Amino acid sequence: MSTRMGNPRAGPGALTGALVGVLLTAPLVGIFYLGWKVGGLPFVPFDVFESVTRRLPGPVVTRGIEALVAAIRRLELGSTDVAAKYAEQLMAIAGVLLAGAVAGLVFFAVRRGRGAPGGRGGVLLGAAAGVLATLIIWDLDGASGTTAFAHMLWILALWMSWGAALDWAHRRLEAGRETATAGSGSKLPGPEVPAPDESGQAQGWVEPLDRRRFLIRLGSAAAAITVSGAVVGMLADPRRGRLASSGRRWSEDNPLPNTGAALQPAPGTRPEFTPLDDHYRIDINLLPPVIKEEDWALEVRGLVDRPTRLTLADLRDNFRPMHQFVTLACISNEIGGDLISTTRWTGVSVRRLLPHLRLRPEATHLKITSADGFFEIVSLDTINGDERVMLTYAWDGVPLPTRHGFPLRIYIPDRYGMKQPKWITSIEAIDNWEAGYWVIRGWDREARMEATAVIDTVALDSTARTVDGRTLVPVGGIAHAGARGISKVEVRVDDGEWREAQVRTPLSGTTWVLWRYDWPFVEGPHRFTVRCYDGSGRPQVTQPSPPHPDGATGLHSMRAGR
Ligand SMILES: Nc1nc2c(c(=O)[nH]1)N[C@H]1C(S)=C(S)[C@@H](COP(=O)(O)O)O[C@H]1N2
Ligand SMILES: [Mo]
Repeated sequence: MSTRMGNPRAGPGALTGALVGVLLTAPLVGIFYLGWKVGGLPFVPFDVFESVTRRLPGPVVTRGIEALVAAIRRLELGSTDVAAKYAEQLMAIAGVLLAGAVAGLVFFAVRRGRGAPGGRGGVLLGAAAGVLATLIIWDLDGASGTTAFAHMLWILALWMSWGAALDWAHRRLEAGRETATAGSGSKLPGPEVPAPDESGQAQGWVEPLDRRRFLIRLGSAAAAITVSGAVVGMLADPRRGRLASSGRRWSEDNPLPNTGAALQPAPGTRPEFTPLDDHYRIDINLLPPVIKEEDWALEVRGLVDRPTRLTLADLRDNFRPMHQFVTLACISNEIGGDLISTTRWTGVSVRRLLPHLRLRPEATHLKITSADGFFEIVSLDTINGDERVMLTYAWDGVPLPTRHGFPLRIYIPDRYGMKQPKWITSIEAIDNWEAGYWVIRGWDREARMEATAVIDTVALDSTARTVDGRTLVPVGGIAHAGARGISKVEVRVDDGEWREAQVRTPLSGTTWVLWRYDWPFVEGPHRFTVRCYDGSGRPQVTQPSPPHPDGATGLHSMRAGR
């Protein structure tokens, strides 16, 4: 790109166009943000991102998530779920900025090729972008009628203003050049555009700094608008700082059911009961759907005698609440990963609810659909065979937090989270099995939880006990096998023998167990490895395999010593 022909007729180059594109798109994002926070209008970057990722082929999404999770773990960016959400949000905004840059680049290049100044091409381009954005997010927005129309107008108006600004910026830059080259000869169409010169000098500006000054001014204005939009939007956010699920938590007032358990966890073992705010969160949304109880009812339809709607009060008041301690894990959790948590779930056993739904005899499955478009299919056999399958409305004694599925989610024992929709809006009785959201995208249709054991701590610094003159260092962690329980945990140090660890009485048969092994201390660096057996005595799969397609397997180990 060294051929600087400096064609004086060529006008501002494509790279300038890319820069202008970014400078105009940033404030656009800022204003969309403001409109979203203040007026509940669509935030185009997130909506487009979600819409696009949901339409991508399964393997692409899977590989993308794997790469993201791996990168977060390698870079030690903190908890995987939180870092992943931020990364996705960043990608969504970066994507729009990139699109703005490309649009500016193409626009300036085309303008330059044509050599014709002026025009309203930018407004048209903006209108096209607005229409495209509206179409992409159409089914996601969930708005209808006048609201949908207002949303569309907002998106169109903003994008068209963006386009008008693009026209204006181009005209302004073009005018600078015109003054500079006035009377310098014939108009050349110049389709072979030379590499644009960012200094502006080679393009015959009388005052080489003029273009730069314009771009700096544009940049400052862009920054001012973007930052104001972001700051005002953040301050105005009515949801800011408000906990969706307030109220006194069950765990604040009640002892855990295994309080009397003989075995004390090794110091440094994770909490057996995950604080509600620390429960991992995974779903397909950049922002969780916000549902108001008064706007919501569970729709029951399909192969039923009469379609009905159940309110949250119906579910809460007409059925005996059922409480279960549950360890939930994401199928994307790697061995030793943090996408696993435990809390107390409260709801209605689906088996007990079933007679009230008046299903037709042909019905064999329930299709459960969520506010975010997520869905899964549960067989009636599963429901009738296990009263623990539960429509859940509370966690730790308070209504489900927004990000965990308010107002209603389902619990299906022994399955990974991908089988268990949050934010349920409807239950449809059907007469055949169907693939659910992640099954369509290439994940296992059963998604049964694998047995896994993890070392949380080798508590070298704790006050160790001494037995027969030997120091014992507590080693501890969790073991989990869905709803199958854990019968045995064993620990190996370096290449030594497998030694049986002690297992603490769990919170319930559907939670992880804490284990502890008091290791006779030997100086030097060591490698600790753990393995477990499920409730029926079946050893965990020790062969390492990645999360996709049916959950990670393999042994967890940790290096420690002094
Ligand atoms: N509606 C809806 N439900 C969903 C999901 C989703 O994306 N949308 N993700 C599932 C997955 S993959 C997991 S691991 C669990 C996580 O639940 P949590 O975020 O409350 O821990 O929710 C499940 N239910
Ligand atoms: Mo998941």
